[in-house]
Amino acid sequence: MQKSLFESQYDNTPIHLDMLDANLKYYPNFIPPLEAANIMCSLQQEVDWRQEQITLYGKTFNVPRLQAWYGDENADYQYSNLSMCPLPWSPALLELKQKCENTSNSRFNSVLANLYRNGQDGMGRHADNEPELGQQPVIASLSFGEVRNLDFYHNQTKEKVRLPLVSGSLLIMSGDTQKYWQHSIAKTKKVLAARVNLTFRYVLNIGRG
Ligand SMILES: O=C(O)CCC(=O)C(=O)O
Ligand SMILES: [Mn+2]
Repeated sequence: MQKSLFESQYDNTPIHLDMLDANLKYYPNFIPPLEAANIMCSLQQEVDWRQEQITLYGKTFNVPRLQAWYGDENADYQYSNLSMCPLPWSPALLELKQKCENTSNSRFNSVLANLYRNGQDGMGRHADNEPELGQQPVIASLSFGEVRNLDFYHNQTKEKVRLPLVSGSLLIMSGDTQKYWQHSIAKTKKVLAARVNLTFRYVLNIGRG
């Protein structure tokens, strides 16, 4: 049967982003807009958002976003000097995890949820290259709400690539992406509404009991 226009718009064909040393697949229409807007509302209300702090050179700062870490019981994670113990999965997060697993053909045991309240929230340059994520981690990143730019920087060539992540989109980062590239969400003076990002990961249970 022929697909309707609406269906064909949401047929989930990924865009392969052609970047040196990276493996990035972007699904702009992973979740249709109305459903994405509903998910955004419920995540804002239901996630146990926390204000984490970070200590740099003896000074303590609030991280410029709210965060929460959910996952299987043993999936604890060190992140920017923060040690995170996972909260138990909610049904909504489990459903999104399964959807990402089906599309990426990978397994995830945890998710880092980030709430960027406005343009003053962001995330500094980093790679998701902690040892407990393994050599070539597969990371599934779901975005809801305001469009924010994910900026990539190649460690050697210094190339920069800007990827605006729209609501309902899925970005799968795999292969050597974390080894060769860093990424960030820049702060901006523009008045922006809130955005929620969920990065599903598989944390290896290494170096513990
Ligand atoms: O908000 C984003 O799209 C990026 C989040 C991120 O890089 C992270 O959680 O490690
Ligand atoms: Mn990251």
